[in-house]
Amino acid sequence: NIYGEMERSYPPRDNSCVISVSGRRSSQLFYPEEYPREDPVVMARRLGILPGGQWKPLNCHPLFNVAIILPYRHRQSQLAIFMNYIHPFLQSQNLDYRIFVIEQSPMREFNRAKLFNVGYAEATKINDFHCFIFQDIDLIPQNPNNIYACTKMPRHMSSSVNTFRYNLPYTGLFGGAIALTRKQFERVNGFSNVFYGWGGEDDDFYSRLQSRGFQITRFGPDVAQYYMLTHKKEPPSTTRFANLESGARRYDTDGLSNLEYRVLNHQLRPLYSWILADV
Ligand code: BGN
Repeated sequence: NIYGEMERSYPPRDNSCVISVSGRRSSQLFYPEEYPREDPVVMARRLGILPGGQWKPLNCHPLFNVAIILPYRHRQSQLAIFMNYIHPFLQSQNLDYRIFVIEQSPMREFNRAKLFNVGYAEATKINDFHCFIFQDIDLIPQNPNNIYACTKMPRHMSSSVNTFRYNLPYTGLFGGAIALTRKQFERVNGFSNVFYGWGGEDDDFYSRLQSRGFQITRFGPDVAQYYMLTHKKEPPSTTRFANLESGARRYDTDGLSNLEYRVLNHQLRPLYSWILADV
């Protein structure tokens, strides 16, 4: 039972929300292409989403308080599909949540890991979030039982992706979509900041977790199913091997502890908080 592994954000009380995805069976999958599209402003109004992409259930006390951090650049149509899909998905899980899109300014190569650190830092200024989901916007969770909240141990959420034929390519894969409590994230000093370009930053993060003695959790492959939106593949970075190799020497000095960036712009958009950062 996956629910026994969940780490609640709030103590139990009268009228706590139940973890249930009402009326939907776990075998029922959702394909983004089949999902009706709606104008963001209309959707926000219809679903009661507050400016900046914030929502919580009003008829029960939520169990989980979650910040969803999405690094972003140049993927406008994917962003629209993701937002259109994810809000009803998250609402069906009765979460208290807010979505952050952290866009990297054009100056340098994409740094997914550092954008996660920036998202954590900016989210923490707004609210005392208990749980963080760090994920790519091209990944669409297909099973509503894949709860967007934290577990007792750091969780790899996207272990079953269509582009890998719903198989886990290697045991140490910790990319795609992950869930960590604030405490777990802070314990490993967040992500490394040095991984510019594609690849390796998630492997480094997995090593960080291992070095601190964390076991990681995964839900079953049926629950952890994701559909990846198609896009052109990034060429892998040439520095990723060297950065990985020297990673262990930097766990304490490279991460949240030395995070430096500039916020160039920020807006409360109807379906998410948008932050443009120079990293
Ligand atoms: C790995 C990448 C990960 C990526 C997965 C899945 C590296 C480091 C050198 C071995 N790791 O190969 O970052 O998430 O593939 O695409 O490139």
